[in-house]
Amino acid sequence: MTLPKNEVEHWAEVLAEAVRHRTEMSGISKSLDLSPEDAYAIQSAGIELRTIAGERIVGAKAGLTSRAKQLQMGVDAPIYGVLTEGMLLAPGDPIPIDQLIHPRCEPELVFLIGHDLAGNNVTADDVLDCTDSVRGGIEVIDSRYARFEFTFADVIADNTSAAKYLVGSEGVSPRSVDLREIRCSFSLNGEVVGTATGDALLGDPAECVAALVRHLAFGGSGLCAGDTVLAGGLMDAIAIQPGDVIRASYSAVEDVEVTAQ
Ligand code: OOG
Ligand code: MG
Repeated sequence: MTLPKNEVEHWAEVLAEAVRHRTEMSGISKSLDLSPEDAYAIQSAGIELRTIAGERIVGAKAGLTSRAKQLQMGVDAPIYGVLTEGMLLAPGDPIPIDQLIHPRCEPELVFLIGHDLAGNNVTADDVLDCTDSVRGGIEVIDSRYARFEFTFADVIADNTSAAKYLVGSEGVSPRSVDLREIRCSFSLNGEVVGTATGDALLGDPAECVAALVRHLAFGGSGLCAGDTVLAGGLMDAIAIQPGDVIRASYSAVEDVEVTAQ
């Protein structure tokens, strides 16, 4: 089914309202039979609302690229979303809990893209060629759906729960280490809540970015030099409260720490 344009715009507005008013909503799929294609159309309409409001697109994200995240969310295929300028937290910035509904944090590997990359046969190797630096990061996700309950299409429409993200300031050149072997230890208030290695991401974090580029090719776009790309949560996301200190420690790349306020 293809959703008419006015319905696409309607759902994009409903999701934008949920963000603005910090209100949870029920899954769109509960009201209609939403296809992934329609869901990506709603996501794009939502991003258009943000750009009309003056926000700049700064990159893209892959989600549900680790088995841990797929099991946690009950969805078993990767999804793709858009990062805008307003989502970036600078080093030292707290997570503004009072602007969010029910935020969770997850550790991520971040690719800083140095050269444009597009096409439906892009490989992990191409991604390494076009990446300037790989960094550690933390993503703050905040589903607009009650209790983070959604279908594959619902979460796509909701721009894959994107809310905020942070990027470590020191990274590595992508071929100087084996990205699959980067170890990550994730802690909340000094207590380790999970560990994983890069290969938790579809076997290879660069493959997650390649799959994202192949997805973008369907819509006739790609990654641009200067883009930031999140490769997907390495492990289960954790719910956060004001005062929490969240830290992702990585081998090979700089650790990232943030406080929730
Ligand atoms: C969906 C967002 C998934 C990731 O890294 O897997 C995501 C969610 O868990 O709400 O960002
Ligand atoms: Mg994520």
